[in-house]
Amino acid sequence: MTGKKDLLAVLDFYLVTDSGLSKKGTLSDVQEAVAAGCRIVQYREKNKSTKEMVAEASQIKSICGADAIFLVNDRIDVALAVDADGVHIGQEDMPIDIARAILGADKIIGLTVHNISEAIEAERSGADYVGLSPIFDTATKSDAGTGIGTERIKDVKNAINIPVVAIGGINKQNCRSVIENGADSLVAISAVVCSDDVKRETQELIAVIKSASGRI
Ligand code: TZP
Ligand code: MG
Repeated sequence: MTGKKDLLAVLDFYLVTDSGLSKKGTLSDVQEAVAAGCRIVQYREKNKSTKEMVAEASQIKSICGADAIFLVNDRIDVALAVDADGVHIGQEDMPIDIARAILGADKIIGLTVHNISEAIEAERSGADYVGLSPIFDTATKSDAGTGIGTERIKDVKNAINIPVVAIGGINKQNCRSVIENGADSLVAISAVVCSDDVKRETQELIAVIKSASGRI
């Protein structure tokens, strides 16, 4: 890799796939989101075999091309198999120092955090960005916990020097406040993959995010 780490500084909308919720399928969702201007895609797949995942990940990698960062959720083996740009891992997944040793310095590692202390520890241990979760209550991840609210985003943002990506219960109606409260980027899974027009939904989210962040 890559100069793709540089893209982390200019993120707006961040697509996370969900084949269980998707109306048109993961590949279609990725295609439409990237066509709409999305510059980071996380392949999050909980229901397929490793073989199926490797095949699908390889297709997603080609859709992302040079324009969008391509990360794999949890599965460092799948990320390595297709030479993805990196991984997104949670507090209960592979410890980040071991993930870094396996993946090398150039790959991107994102870590889910829930509070300031986890965020500070994530930066200290070499995460390239944090996913702050969940901002609002969400039915998409059953064990996500209760929404922490937008005020907490500022506290986390002020405590660290790596990008903060907000996730959990975010949609077109509430995304402005998420960015105005300090998130660099945000994920909206159900709001996007359950919509009839993923491309239009992504474009509209990107427009609000850019306007809210002054990056218009
Ligand atoms: N991690 C924390 S909350 C969440 C994940 C994967 C689900 C977010 O989905 P939605 O539909 O945007 O609330
Ligand atoms: Mg995980």
